[in-house]
Order: sequence, then structure tokens, then C-alpha cells
Amino acid sequence: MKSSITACPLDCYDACGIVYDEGKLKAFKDGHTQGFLCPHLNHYASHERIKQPRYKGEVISMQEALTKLEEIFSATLKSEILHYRGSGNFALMQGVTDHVFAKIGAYLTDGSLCDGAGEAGIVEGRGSNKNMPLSEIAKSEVVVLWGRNPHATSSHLLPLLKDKTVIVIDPVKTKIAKMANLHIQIKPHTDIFLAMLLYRFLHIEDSCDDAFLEAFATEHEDYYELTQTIRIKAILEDIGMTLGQIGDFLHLVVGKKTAIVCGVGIQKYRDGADVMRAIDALAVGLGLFGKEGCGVAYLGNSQEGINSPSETQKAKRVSKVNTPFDEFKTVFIQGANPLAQMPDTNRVLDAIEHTQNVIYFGLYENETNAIADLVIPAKTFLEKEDIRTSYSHNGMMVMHKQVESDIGISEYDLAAYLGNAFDVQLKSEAEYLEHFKNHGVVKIDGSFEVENREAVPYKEGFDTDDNEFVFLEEFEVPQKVDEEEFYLITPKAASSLNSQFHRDSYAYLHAAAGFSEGSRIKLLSNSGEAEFVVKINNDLREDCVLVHSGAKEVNNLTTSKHSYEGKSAIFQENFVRILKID
Ligand SMILES: Nc1nc2c(c(=O)[nH]1)N[C@H]1C(S)=C(S)[C@@H](COP(=O)(O)OP(=O)(O)OC[C@H]3O[C@@H](n4cnc5c(=O)[nH]c(N)nc54)[C@H](O)[C@@H]3O)O[C@H]1N2
Ligand SMILES: Nc1nc2c(c(=O)[nH]1)N[C@H]1C(S)=C(S)[C@@H](COP(=O)(O)OP(=O)(O)OC[C@H]3O[C@@H](n4cnc5c(=O)[nH]c(N)nc54)[C@H](O)[C@@H]3O)O[C@H]1N2
Ligand code: SF4
Ligand SMILES: [Mo]
Repeated sequence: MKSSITACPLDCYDACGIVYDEGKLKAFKDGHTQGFLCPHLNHYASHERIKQPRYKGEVISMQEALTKLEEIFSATLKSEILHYRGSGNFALMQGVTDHVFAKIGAYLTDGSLCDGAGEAGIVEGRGSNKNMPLSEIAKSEVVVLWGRNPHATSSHLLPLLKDKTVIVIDPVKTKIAKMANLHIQIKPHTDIFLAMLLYRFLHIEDSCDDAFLEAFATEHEDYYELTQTIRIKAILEDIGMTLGQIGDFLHLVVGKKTAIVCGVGIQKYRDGADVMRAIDALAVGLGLFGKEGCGVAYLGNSQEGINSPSETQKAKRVSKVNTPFDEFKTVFIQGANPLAQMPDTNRVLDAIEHTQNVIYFGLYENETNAIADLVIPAKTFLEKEDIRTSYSHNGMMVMHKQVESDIGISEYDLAAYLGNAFDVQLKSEAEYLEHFKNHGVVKIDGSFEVENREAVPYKEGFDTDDNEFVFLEEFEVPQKVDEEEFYLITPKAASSLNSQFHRDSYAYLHAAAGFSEGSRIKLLSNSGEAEFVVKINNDLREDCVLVHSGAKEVNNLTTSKHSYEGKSAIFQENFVRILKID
């Protein structure tokens, strides 16, 4: 009998389990999904998708599209082909195409548009990125949401916060900030100061977990000295908080089972790795590692504990942050919308226009397929077999095909077609699925999890050479805005998943910034400019402009420079000026 079990494919912390019931998507009652999905999946069927392939604007059949694809590849030196893959669908079969591209000698990408800087900071400090899963956050007494907006991006965290002490550190008075026991409405890009000041006062108050420090962080005195280089009064004033709030924070967390739940908001900066590492250091001072219900949750590596069946080790790669599209004759874009989601759109557009063949393989119309020569529709997650893992829990979610459809082609079938055309061996689809599934194990409570992932990592110390935490030894003082400038923050919108679904298009400002609701403004940064309609939101700080990720043209304003560590995009490094248009 056909199984009705699947899972949401989207790039989202929660990776919810789904039951497909006569055309309706219903949430798993058990486990973290807790019986509810979010608006993206509740309205999944209402989003218009690309139904037919096209070449140079003309509708063609799928067979013609595949023949065209083969022709284009045959006419291109394989080292002049780039495979640019995004995260529109997070399930594991997406990666099968990597294998074929690597084997024919095409380029793949490396680097990150997402969490790379933070991850680099974690790895420098701890030697690995092992995440605190949702099931452990459930056991905490205190949850610190540090640059994470659960009502928009991880709603299945919310039921776990019930009856817990909640602290929010966010420049925006988010919904969760309004409900929290303590909200620090921090100035953007100043979290490193806050984390270091908290460590310093933890030490001054003699509240560090000394046994933990002696066992796994013996360089702590040097780190304390580093924290002493910060001028307390001036910095507190600058970042928008009081000494009282430092005291309140420590009072709420010391001696409590605490989860510090970080989001990507803290690390969209060139020193994003250091910010994350300073937060980790605070957790070390509090002795939060290796204990039940304690730890730091970030975006774990969703593929932790899973060996990739794709042979891509020898593939040549270019960065996915400042990709030199113009150095390639043929660019194959899969599950991504680089013309909206990569930084510095003007640069991307200019580079991609110098590419002879742009091929887009995806679900929706957007600014990238608008400039593509060949458009190949994909199958939705309901129309193909797949399996997925998560970056916030350890579950492995089997995704069975639910419906037959004439529209689109699956990633496996497209990879198999190319493999056949260019002599690349592929395993059967069932073998790939089995390969992934073999990394899972059924737990005592009946849940299916990735086998080699620990619920409570770092019990025996860190994964560094000597099992000790490696503290920051220096840090960069972040740049400050001029009086005429604003911080540009670009968090996720509740209504869209980056550039999929309902994309928000406003620039949000505090009323005190002096612009009226509905007026048109131009934002200017040293990367470019973009026009928006103003919405007033007094939950923002007066020195911030908020434009959601996925809003059209927001990335005209962002730089394609990399973070110092982690080869990551730094979407919030630019400041903006505002010009009134009408
Ligand atoms: N609805 C929805 N859900 C999503 C997504 C989506 O687009 N829409 N995208 C998915 C993806 S790809 C990802 S990576 C995750 C990311 O999800 P989150 O980690 O929640 O990331 P963001 O929404 O970018 O930022 C979170 C919070 O950081 C705050 N912030 C911004 N700058 C700073 C700062 O300098 N310091 C501090 N302390 N906070 C700051 C923002 O105001 C925001 O409230 O969400 C996933 N889930
Ligand atoms: N300014 C700013 N820019 C940002 C961010 C930010 O916070 N601020 N966030 C960044 C982050 S965290 C991320 S992760 C990136 C995300 O950026 P992208 O990886 O580009 O993700 P999406 O915008 O979700 O676009 C994904 C595309 O995937 C396609 N797709 C969906 N499902 C499938 C499928 O099953 N198969 C195939 N072949 N295609 C499919 C859809 O057509 C969609 O257009 O954006 C980054 N850009
Ligand atoms: S919360 Fe995330 S995983 Fe769950 S249905 Fe929504 S987008 Fe999918
Ligand atoms: Mo992301």
C-alpha cells in the first residue's frame, strides 16, 4: 500500500513531518511537528508553478528541453559549465545532480549565503559544529533567543517555550520579544560586545562554572583579560543597554539549565564568526556544554552523520557569494534564485549576462528564470521520492511520492538523463534513497533519527586537539553608522521562504526616522540603490531600516564581499542612506 508519509522540503529549521490525506497536507501529531504546519505548507497548492519547459521564451516539451540541455552541454567545454545549486528544496536527492556535474568536469560552488560565518566561529572554538537539538531545548529552564525570530522562521520552537524563562536579544521588538521576560533591543552588529561584557560580569560576580573551565577551557583567564579591554559605560550606551540589564540577564541564567538559541541574524557581518564564538564563550563560562537541557543551538549541519553518495571531492569550485558567472559559458541553476538572493544584484546581473547559456531548473517564475535561456520545471516534493534531515533536530524524514504528475522532472531523473548522455555511472534511485535511509535508526520512542548524532554533544570536552575550547584572542570593533545613515537589517519574512511564496516588498522604519507611511523612498548603499514604499513599525530601533529577505531588489544594496571566516555572504555589512522620492 502507498504510504501517505512525507515531510516539508523547505529550507527551514523545523523539517516537519506531513501526512498526505486526499489532497490535503496534514501535520504529524507526534514529535516536534505537534500537529501544525506553517502558512507556506498550509497554502502550498495555491502557488502558481512553472508548468512547461521553454527555450528562448518558446514553450517546448520536456523531451525537447532535455535534448536542448544535452546539445548545450555537448557544445561547451565541461570546465566552462557551472552548477549553481541553492536551497529551494532541502531534501537529500537534490545533491545527486552534483555527482554528475562533478564527474563530467564542471564546476560546483562552495561558500554560504546563509550560516557559514557563524558555523566557522563554532568550529574554531569547539573543533566541530554539533548542534543542540530541539528535543534538548525542550528540557531547558531558560531559553535565550539570540538573533532568532521563531514566530517567522521556526514556529515549532514556540510550544517548547511555554513555562520557560525567555530572553530575547534582537534589534527588533519581535512578537517573542514582547512576550519575553527580558528583551535587549540591541544595536545591530554589536552582539560581540554584549557577549563579552556578559562573560566579564559573570567572572566578576564569581558565577563562572569553574569546574567546567578547569576541565575544558583553561585559557579562560586570557579571555577574561580580552573582555576587560571593553570600556563598559561607553559601550553600554552605544549598544543601547544598561548595566541593570546585564545583571538581569545573569540573574536569570546563572545556575539554570539554559539553551542559547542563535539565528543567522547575528552573523551576517564580516566578523560573523567572531560574534558566534563570543556567544559560545559565554556558554562555556556558564558551563552549558555536555549537559542535558543546556547548550547552544544554531543551524547545525543538516548532513551531519551522513556520508554523501555523490563523488564530488575532486570537483573544482567557485564561491557562491561572488560567483564569477561571466567566466563560464553555461550556467545551470538549480533550486536557487541568485538574481534575488545573492548579494550585490547589479554585479550578479552583469556577470550572468556575459554567460552564453543560462539554464534554470526550479519550480517558480522569478527574476532568475526571466533571464534564463532554457527553463526546466522541477517536480514538487509531492511528486518525487526523497528523504531529508534537519539543521535543528536529529530526525530523518522519509518523503514518499504522493501524486503522479505530467509536469516537471525530478532531480534524479534529470541527473540520470545527463549521466546517460555523458557516460557517468549513477546508482538507481532506490539505491540512493536506501543509502540515506541506512544512516537512520529507530529510537526507543519509535522516532527515526540520524544514527550518529548525539542529543547532548561535547560530553567529553570539545573536538579540538586537546578537547579544550579555543577562545577568541582578538576582535574587530565593528564600524559605526554616520548620523545620516541607517543599519540595513534583512531578516526573514513570515509570508515567504526567502524568495518563494508571498514576497514582502516594503521598507520598514520607526516613525521617528521622519518618513510617513506609504511614501516612496530610495535606499542607497555603496553597492547600489533600490526603491521601496515605507511602512512604519515602531517595534524597530530608530537607527534601522528593515527590508525582508526575499523582497525584490533588497540585494541591490548588499556587498558580495566574504566574511573573514566561513566564506559567507555578509548581507548586513552595508549601511544605507534614505532619499525621499515623493
Ligand atoms: N518564514 C520563513 N522561515 C524561514 C525562512 C524564510 O525566509 N521565511 N528562511 C529559512 C532560512 S534559509 C534560514 S537561514 C532561517 C533563518 O532564520 P533566523 O535565524 O530566525 O534568521 P533571520 O530572520 O534572518 O534573523 C533573525 C532575527 O535576527 C535579528 N537580527 C538582525 N540583525 C541582528 C543583530 O545584529 N543582532 C541580533 N542579536 N539580532 C539581529 C532580526 O531582527 C531577526 O528577528 O529561517 C528559515 N526559515
Ligand atoms: N538580503 C538578504 N539576502 C539573503 C538572505 C538574507 O537574510 N538577506 N538570506 C540568505 C539565505 S539564509 C539563504 S538560505 C538564501 C536562499 O536563497 P535561494 O537558495 O535562492 O532560495 P529561494 O529564494 O528559496 O529560491 C529557491 C528556488 O528554488 C526553487 N525550488 C523549490 N523547490 C525546488 C525543487 O524541488 N527542485 C528544484 N530544482 N527547484 C526548487 C524555486 O523555484 C525557488 O525559486 O538567500 C540568502 N539571501
Ligand atoms: S515550519 Fe518549516 S518545515 Fe514546518 S511546514 Fe513550515 S516551512 Fe515546512
Ligand atoms: Mo538560509
